[in-house]
Amino acid sequence: MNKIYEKTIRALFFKFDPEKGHEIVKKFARFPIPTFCRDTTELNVRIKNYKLRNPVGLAAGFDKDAKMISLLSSLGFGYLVIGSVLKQESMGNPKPRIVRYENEQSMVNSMGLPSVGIDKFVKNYLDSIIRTDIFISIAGNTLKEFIDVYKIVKKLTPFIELNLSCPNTENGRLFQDADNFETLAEYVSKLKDGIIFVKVSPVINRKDAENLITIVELCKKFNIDGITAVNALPVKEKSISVGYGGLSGKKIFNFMLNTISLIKEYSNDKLILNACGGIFNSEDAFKALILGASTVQVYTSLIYKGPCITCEIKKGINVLLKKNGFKNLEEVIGYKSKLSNK
Ligand code: RRO
Repeated sequence: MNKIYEKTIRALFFKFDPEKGHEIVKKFARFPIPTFCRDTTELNVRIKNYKLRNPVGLAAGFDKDAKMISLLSSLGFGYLVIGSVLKQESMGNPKPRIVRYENEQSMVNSMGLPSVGIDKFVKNYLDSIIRTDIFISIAGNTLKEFIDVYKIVKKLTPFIELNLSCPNTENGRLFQDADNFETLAEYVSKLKDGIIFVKVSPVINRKDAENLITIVELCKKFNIDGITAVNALPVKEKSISVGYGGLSGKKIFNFMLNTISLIKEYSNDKLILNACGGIFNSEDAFKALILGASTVQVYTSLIYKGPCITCEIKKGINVLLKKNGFKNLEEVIGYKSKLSNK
């Protein structure tokens, strides 16, 4: 099925500027389609008091303005991360702001947090046909913006992801700084309903690792439930208008695995992990799950491999469960650290 997608729809879309392809999909995405991709109970995932139907989520950024929920809901995802949404409308960076590295199944974006703003986002959300669980990703230039948006979105869904790690705006990583994060986490924890994740950058050096370990400690202290690792990796890229962007896809897969391992090591099993970055197939997903991720998120692989990727990953995980003698997904999550503790 992927081959058909690659030879037809992808071949056509890849002739356009990357953002144009996305705009075309958006036009057709206001309606659901029949879902052919069924879930099995073995793939259910527990997130505190909630249950997701399967562990394959769509990462933030694909549907920033909540305009495509109806279609995306039909593709078999266990959940969709919608956003990131800002309080105010924002245009983002000038175009061109996406470049594909086709040979490496990767890409760089420098969207710059374009957003319709929270009021239009809520309207779009409420107009959608929702058939799977929704996480909402929020961002803010200031503490007040973050908090104001949190107060609104927590009424829409129990699952909120705080985006601390946008590589493409001046303030995108402000709250990943440990002192700023402490203030944000303390405020949010007082208002908290439901589940909160924070999304972090990939760890590339010792300083990043030390900062992330502090974030992990603060999450535990302020009752933040989990971490999504990782956002796109900040890189320089001349063909993008602003000269820099966030790298995603296969080229960041190992950074993702290392970051997941580091968080797992310091979380004392108190945090729920979502693995995001370069997951293209069920083997990739399984590696992240065994290290301790409860769910996996895809985005770049959806563009390269098409909408069947969700079903393929789910079917492949089911095969790997049986092959390796696991009864269900819950037995797989963090299996590697369970082994080393024996
Ligand atoms: O909009 C973006 O430029 C963007 C965001 Br908010 C993010 O979190 N990650 C990314 O790669 N791009």
